[in-house]
Amino acid sequence: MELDEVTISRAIVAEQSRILLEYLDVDVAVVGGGPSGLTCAALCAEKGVKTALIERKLSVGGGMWGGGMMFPRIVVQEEARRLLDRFGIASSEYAPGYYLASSVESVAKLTAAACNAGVEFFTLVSVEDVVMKGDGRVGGLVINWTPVEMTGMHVDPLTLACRYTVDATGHDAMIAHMIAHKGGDLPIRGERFMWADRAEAQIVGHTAEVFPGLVVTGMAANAVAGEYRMGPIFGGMLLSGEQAARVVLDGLGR
Ligand code: 48F
Repeated sequence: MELDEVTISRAIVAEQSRILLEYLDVDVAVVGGGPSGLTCAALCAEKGVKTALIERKLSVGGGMWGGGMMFPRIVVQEEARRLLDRFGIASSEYAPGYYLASSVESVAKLTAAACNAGVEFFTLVSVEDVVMKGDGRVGGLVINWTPVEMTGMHVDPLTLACRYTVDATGHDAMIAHMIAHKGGDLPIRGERFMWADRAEAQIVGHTAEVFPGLVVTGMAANAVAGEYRMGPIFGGMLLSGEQAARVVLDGLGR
């Protein structure tokens, strides 16, 4: 068989256009593909919820690839070890209650779990605004290609509808800030200093629907709540992603 370049191009454009059309209306849109977003998306989709994960960069994984200061290892505490096991991420106990895992394996296996569960990924897409109508609820997201955002070209965005949005954008809590910036009643207290024990203990409690239709998870949850940061211990990210999925599933009555 002689390979035809145009057939290859047609296959890609036809399939991704079909998927984009289908996912312009979803149950949950997770913004950000770091550890909390990947966990949340995987657990929502596992329950049959139509889930899109929108990631600004070329690849998912967020701040997990780099482990601690580019040493590609992460630490997970006892409370979250069951999630490493659940996703098939190998770990070893370094000291009582401190488990070590490869950051690369962690990203790969969380991503694989999300793929297996049926999450659709929209990489190189940035969320630049939200849809909010008279009901005062976040009802959709305004999206554009990241290269458009990066180059500052004047290209209008497109819009997708979602019943829930999950802000998993990390330290910047981008979606929460967009709402606050335009006058939404969403106080953002801002992230505090490094204090791993406290930050990890509090993060699940901060993972909540902080504005109608908007759930915050991961570092975005701590940033909105005025909570501390924790550095390269990732148990809280996984537990927060799990909690965000719980909040969304409850809200959807699943
Ligand atoms: O920062 P990130 O990994 O978020 P996280 O799940 O995890 C935090 C940890 O990595 C680490 C830590 C743990 O101890 O403190 O920092 O809270 O991933 C956030 C993702 O969101 C994407 C961004 O590219 C990154 O991959 N993102 C940010 N803004 C947007 C976005 C946006 N406007 N649209 C789409 N994606």
